[in-house]
Amino acid sequence: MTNRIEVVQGDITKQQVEAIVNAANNSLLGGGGVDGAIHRVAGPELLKECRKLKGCPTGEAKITRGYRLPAKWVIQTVGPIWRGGNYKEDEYLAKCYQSCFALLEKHLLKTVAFPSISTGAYRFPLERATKIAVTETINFLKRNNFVKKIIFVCFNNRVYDYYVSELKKYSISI
Ligand code: AR6
Repeated sequence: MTNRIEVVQGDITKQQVEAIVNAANNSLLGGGGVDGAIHRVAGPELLKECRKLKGCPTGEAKITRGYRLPAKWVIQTVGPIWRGGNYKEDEYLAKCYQSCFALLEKHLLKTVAFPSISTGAYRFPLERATKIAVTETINFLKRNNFVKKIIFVCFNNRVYDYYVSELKKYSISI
């Protein structure tokens, strides 16, 4: 388990993995934050493919090619907008991770990088989101032996520190 989870500080668009996850919005037509960065690097072909997908409901995920990214695939998922915690935000965020894992299994992908979904523009509290990301990932890895590497890509120190301390609770040291 331990050696299948990695935490790095950096830019997800630079990750050398088979698939990177995008924290997109329901339109899948691009935006700011990590979504903007992914579209900028992938190039206009990504937007063209996304247009054909006709959006994506919150908590679900759709896969596209990575075009000019080092990653061959982009898993587009849509996290919940934080509205105080009583609108099933936790459930929807957990579902994002589950939907991404289902696509890894379906496409036999062994390496993936995740951003901290919903914790930027969508304002999901970082500590709470990190717990969900880590719990879902560990539950998945317990039942899946095929996936070799799941990387949490943290854009800054603060995000990085939350992931490291959450993983410590499972005796996983980075
Ligand atoms: N690599 C890794 N992480 C990044 C990068 C990057 N290049 N850029 C930002 N982050 P956000 P959300 C971090 O706002 O909260 C978009 O406009 C960022 O610091 O990108 O799910 C979409 O189109 C934060 O920790 O996604 C939607 O409308 C995390 O990624 C909306 O924002 C998520 O922040 C989605 O909001």
